[in-house]
Amino acid sequence: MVWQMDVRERLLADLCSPGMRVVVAQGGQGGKGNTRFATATRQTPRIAERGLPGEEVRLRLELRLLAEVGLVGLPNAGKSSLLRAVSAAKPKVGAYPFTTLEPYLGVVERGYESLVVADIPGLIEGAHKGVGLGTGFLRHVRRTQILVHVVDGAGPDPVDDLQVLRKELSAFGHGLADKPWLVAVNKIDLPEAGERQAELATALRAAGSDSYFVSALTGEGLDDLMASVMDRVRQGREREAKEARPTVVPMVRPKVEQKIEVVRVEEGFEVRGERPAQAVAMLGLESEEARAEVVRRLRRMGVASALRRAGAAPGDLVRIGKAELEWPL
Ligand SMILES: Nc1nc2c(ncn2[C@@H]2O[C@H](COP(=O)(O)OP(=O)(O)OP(=O)(O)O)[C@@H](O)[C@H]2O)c(=O)[nH]1
Ligand SMILES: [Mg+2]
Repeated sequence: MVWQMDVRERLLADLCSPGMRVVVAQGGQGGKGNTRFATATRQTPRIAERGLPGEEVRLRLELRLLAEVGLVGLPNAGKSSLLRAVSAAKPKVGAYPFTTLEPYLGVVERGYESLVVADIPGLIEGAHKGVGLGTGFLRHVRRTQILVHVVDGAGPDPVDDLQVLRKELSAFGHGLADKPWLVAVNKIDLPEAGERQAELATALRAAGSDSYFVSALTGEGLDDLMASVMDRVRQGREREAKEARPTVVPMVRPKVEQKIEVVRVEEGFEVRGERPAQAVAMLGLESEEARAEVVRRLRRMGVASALRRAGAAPGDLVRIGKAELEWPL
């Protein structure tokens, strides 16, 4: 994501597929070489234009992980264990909450297909208000096609865990709560979970969720879960291919300000406006020839007559950009 840091931050581009490009600042207009100033009577012109400086912008570049599947859940539910079980990734696993402090990506291979899964730090109730590690990491799953909600099947109340999770996702906004999702009830190898599988299945169905009972430890149920995830990712990819976006984001070049203003200042006059300043910057005033060309252009722009109208008197100083000239031009 490319943000321009202006008075208010403005999104310039979302570079989300390989090869996408964006022009964030234009180089300065190039100068004309001396041969361009040649005329029948001036065969070896000694003047040439300098190029104008390029635009400057301040940007904020934000990296979003490009995962298609996001594992979200309360701390200790087994998200990292699940990622280890289905991919070659080796995120840290610990028997305590908040083991994962940074998002972790893993590639899951299924036959000829593969997909990228992101494991992110656990969420707890109030995360959207900054409780625990907060919801900041959720930005890494904003691009995913599908969210897998991992709940601890052996925990005190897996259905309530799911509800907490759904609430935090809604509070975070950005459409996360509207993404397709399914539930992975983990740790089904433990008796506390195994014994109430039927009961949990009914309760979760009532809560509107599509649930899979799995064990990251023994691998039970993981194949079914990943097959379903892969199906949905495939559908998402097909949808995206249809809505393919252009790969180059054009930037509209700001127009050169045409207005020219002559203002009286203490020592004389100041000429304001982009075009006169550009003429001086590109040609310089070092040589007589360059100076004559600048003056010719200023006259053409109407600067000389504007100064005359403003009451310029011989000897008055005329400031244009960084340069100072003397009236009459
Ligand atoms: N018995 C059993 N234990 C599991 C299973 N999956 C994870 N665990 C254990 O649960 C604990 C937490 O696992 P993690 O994978 O670190 O959990 P997490 O959801 O990534 O936790 P955070 O990163 O803290 O949010 C560890 O002690 C794991 O060994 C499972 O399927 N069965
Ligand atoms: Mg973890």
